[in-house]
Amino acid sequence: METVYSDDHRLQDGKSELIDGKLLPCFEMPRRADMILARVRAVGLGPVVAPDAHGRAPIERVHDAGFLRFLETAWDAWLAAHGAYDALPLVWPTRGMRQREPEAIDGKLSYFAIDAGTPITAGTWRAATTAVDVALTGAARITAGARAVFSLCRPPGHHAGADTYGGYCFLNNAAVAAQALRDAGAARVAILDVDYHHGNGTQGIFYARDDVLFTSIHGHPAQEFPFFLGYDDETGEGRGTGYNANFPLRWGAGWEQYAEALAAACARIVELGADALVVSLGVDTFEGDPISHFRLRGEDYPRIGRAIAGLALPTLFVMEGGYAVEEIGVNAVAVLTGFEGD
Ligand code: SP5
Ligand code: ZN
Repeated sequence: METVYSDDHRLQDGKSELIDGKLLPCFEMPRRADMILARVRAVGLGPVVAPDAHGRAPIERVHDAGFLRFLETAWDAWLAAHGAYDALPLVWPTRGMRQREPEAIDGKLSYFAIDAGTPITAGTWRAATTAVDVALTGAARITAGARAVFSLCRPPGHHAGADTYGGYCFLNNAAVAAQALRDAGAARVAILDVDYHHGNGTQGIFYARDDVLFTSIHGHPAQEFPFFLGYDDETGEGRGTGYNANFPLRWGAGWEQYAEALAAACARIVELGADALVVSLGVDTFEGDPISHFRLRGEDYPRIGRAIAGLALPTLFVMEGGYAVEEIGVNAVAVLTGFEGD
């Protein structure tokens, strides 16, 4: 299997995130991708190739133009207002407030962000747009007939919505790739999100559509970030009704519960039918993950890969989360080698 990778991910290197009431060093750090790439090479997964530039048009198929203008200019505006320190929001437009984009950069961050854990830095726009190119290059290989490709995206993407960012995500790599597969001729695309957190951004982008099926297994939103989406009664709307399937699991879930949910998610994909599959691949389901509460072990990751291979679809793996940095490479690549039948 080919891996698409760019060093541009290093340009996203935030100092700190607000978590557990503390400003801690960012869990989403460049070393994550370094560890995954090292493991890809160590096991000889296949060639590592650089992404092609795909420009802005495929991003605009998924994200609002006003949101993209904000993201592209946010760092310069923040720098002018406050100096060279990571940009984080402080206020949110909750119930009873106006949903209107302010002029001040502080207000804009508050308008577009879903959390205070996702710093915008000098290199954020470049890193995020290159991550989209990494995903789009993988999608183009799938369109050209590849059985499977690994897009080693960083920063991740599945929490980013059409006009929102957060959860360490700025642009939704998997959603842009899924849309590109559709635009290149796939009649229906399925997305299987196995990251520990619910892919609220991806779900929102495709919620009213029947041409992109979204399925996700994740920490229950009553207990876990992003808290406000991911329940099992979210089944889609309008013509998308029936094309969204959530499998929330409670804290402490291990392989037994996970395997059951994975089988159900795969059954849904088979039932509705798809020409291509995009996997939002997070390995923060690992028992050793520092911010998560599932109990998957190393030996479970090839099992996930084998279950996905059973769908027998052209498959684009898009890297999402995973914060047990020492094990992230072994676990992520184990899904891929499991998929290939070891
Ligand atoms: C792509 C991805 O995996 N984003 C995850 C974003 C998670 N943000 C922090 C969630 C905080 C949950 N509580 C942490 C408890 C640690 N003691
Ligand atoms: Zn996650």
